[in-house]
Amino acid sequence: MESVEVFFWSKATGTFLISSALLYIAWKKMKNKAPKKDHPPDTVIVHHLGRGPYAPSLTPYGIKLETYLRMAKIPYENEHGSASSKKGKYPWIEYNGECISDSQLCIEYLNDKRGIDLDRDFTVMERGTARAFQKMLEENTYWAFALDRWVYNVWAACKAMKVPTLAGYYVRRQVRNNTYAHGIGRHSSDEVYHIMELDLKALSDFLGNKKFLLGDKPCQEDCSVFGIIGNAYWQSFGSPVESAVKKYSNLCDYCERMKQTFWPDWDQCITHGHTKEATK
Ligand SMILES: N[C@@H](CCC(=O)N[C@@H](CS)C(=O)NCC(=O)O)C(=O)O
Repeated sequence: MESVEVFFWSKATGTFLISSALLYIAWKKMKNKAPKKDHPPDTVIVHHLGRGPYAPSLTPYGIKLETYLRMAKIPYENEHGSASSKKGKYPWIEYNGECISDSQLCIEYLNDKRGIDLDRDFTVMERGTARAFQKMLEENTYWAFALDRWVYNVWAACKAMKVPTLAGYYVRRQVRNNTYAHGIGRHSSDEVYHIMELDLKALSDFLGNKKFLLGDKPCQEDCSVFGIIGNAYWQSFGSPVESAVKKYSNLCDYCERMKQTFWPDWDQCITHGHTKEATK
């Protein structure tokens, strides 16, 4: 090839790559921009992906946040869609014009703004224990569940959640990368399921025959436990996670009890396996 031709093609390829990168960055920025809408004052606007086939959100953190808003009796409205937070995650909230990302930071922000403490009746030891269980589930068990759904059983999950194949490849890659960085993704699937089993056993042993995590009265951390375990209980689509959770009758009863207590409108908030629109 002539050197002029080589120069032309290198320049064309370079221009194409740079413009594609710029377009991608612009698209990402647009996608992450908070929609500018007028919202009622003192009402939380919850942004998340949408209602699930068998639970009120497609994500455990969506179930967690909405359960908290109900437990704390805070007025809220849902805005379902693919606009992620500035941190690139779901869910996130808008409150009186402010945007807050991360379900836990949203909860702490609202507690602070509205003077709420759902754990006020518990001792420091109980509060510490509840936080330890919350963090075990969110920072460890969650990733085992993510591997089960998005790596080991990705095509069954895509079918059950109506996720297009291309998006399935993208999410699988993301979860592989994220779990590799976390560490759990470096283990074999047998080892991952073993880790998950030990977490579920620890939770079941601690819950015993209590109604909620700390006793007869629900605590703030129950929202996280319900988000993670409830999502696995109702939305594992027959994967090994489903049988692992269902092995513990107290975890199943717990999910049903949380649903009964905080979600009297549950049936309106799910799509019944995509057979109906969720009406709430
Ligand atoms: N610590 C975050 C976790 C949220 C989270 O990981 N959400 C997932 C859905 S379950 C997500 O947005 N994933 C998209 C991504 O990681 O790019 C929270 O509590 O909100």
